[in-house]
Amino acid sequence: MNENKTNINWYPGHMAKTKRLISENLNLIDVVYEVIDARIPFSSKIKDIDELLKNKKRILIMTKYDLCDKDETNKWVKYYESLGYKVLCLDLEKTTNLSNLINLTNSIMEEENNKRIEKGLQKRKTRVLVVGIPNVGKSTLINRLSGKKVANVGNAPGITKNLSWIRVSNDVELMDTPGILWPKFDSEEISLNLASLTAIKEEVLPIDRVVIYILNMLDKYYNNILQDRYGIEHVDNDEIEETLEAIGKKRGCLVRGGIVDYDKVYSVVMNDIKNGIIKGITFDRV
Ligand SMILES: Nc1nc2c(ncn2[C@@H]2O[C@H](COP(=O)(O)OP(=O)(O)OP(=O)(O)O)[C@@H](O)[C@H]2O)c(=O)[nH]1
Ligand SMILES: [Mg+2]
Repeated sequence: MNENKTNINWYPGHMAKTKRLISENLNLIDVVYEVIDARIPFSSKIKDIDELLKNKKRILIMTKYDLCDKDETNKWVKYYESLGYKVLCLDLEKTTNLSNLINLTNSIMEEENNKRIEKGLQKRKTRVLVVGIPNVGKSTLINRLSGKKVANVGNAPGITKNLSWIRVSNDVELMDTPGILWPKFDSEEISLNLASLTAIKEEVLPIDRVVIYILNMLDKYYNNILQDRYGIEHVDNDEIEETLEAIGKKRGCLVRGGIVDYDKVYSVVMNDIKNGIIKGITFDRV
């Protein structure tokens, strides 16, 4: 896939501004929840995040655990743990009990709070920054922690527009932030992974290339999904029209005269991913 580069890029001004505002507010932060997508545990990790967060204490949260390939994602968990990260995997669609996250956060704060208690001071309110790529579930996580809808969420990147403090309990305040990416993706694979798993605005994507990439990834790692969902055995990149025709026929993407409408095929595949109908997939390999 080296020829025909996609040059996917999405780094609008508000992302740079978000980073600047995070930097400016960093001294108020006790703990950072760095949120990544369990289906792309490498590609969804913001590349210049260490520069941004300095040495703030962090918990790495993998959302969408219900949609990932657990065998592969669990290898990533071990990998990040071996680098010293505290890692939690969450299915935010189902999970309402986040006591493991709360306990971990409290344990990070314990040392500081013990010092305060020794000095006769009150425990400090914990202030948490929630940061990650667009559409990864940052605001959903905040809603789960607070037990009610306090932050806007939506099935598209770019829902949260501003930084805002949200009090989720007497002891904890969270800062919700708009999703951020970085100015230049290091590889074609990273940009296609981010595009495939809906971290990049669809309007700026070469949708045909992204869908063909998704089909190739399914062919490589999850061939059964190709068969069950699209009725094809393999993706033939030399005769890609035939593959798209077959999917179109199977999924009813036809226009008058029984001709397959490729645009419809592209949106069927994108929507299958976006709506979590295709699950059990992880695109990054350790
Ligand atoms: N299946 C599944 N869906 C999730 C999970 N977490 C979040 N979502 C969905 O992902 C979509 C994005 O969630 P948001 O919370 O708005 O994401 P965000 O990171 O705040 O996005 P921006 O504000 O755009 O940066 C929503 O449709 C959520 O329902 C999860 O663990 N599993
Ligand atoms: Mg949000």
